[in-house]
Amino acid sequence: MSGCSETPESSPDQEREVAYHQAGGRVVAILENSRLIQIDHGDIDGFMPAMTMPFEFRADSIRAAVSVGDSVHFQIASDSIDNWLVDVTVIE
Ligand SMILES: [Cu+2]
Repeated sequence: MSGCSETPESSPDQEREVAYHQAGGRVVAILENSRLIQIDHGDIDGFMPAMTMPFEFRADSIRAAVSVGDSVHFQIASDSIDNWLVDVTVIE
């Protein structure tokens, strides 16, 4: 088909490569309306130092898994624009 490229440009979504990071921390607050879970987290190797910050959750199952005060192990997905929780496990 003329006009079609042999190697189509990928959409912006496809260009956003996702990386995953493991971390541990404690749930400080759950901001239901903004779908954020605030976590006091430890060092995340190669990603960020220890701090308290909100993480977006996209899956309702993540919200359902945690309560304020829980110690958690969690996984963050990040791309060039955003980061968000993809898995949270309550410890103890
Ligand atoms: Cu942080």
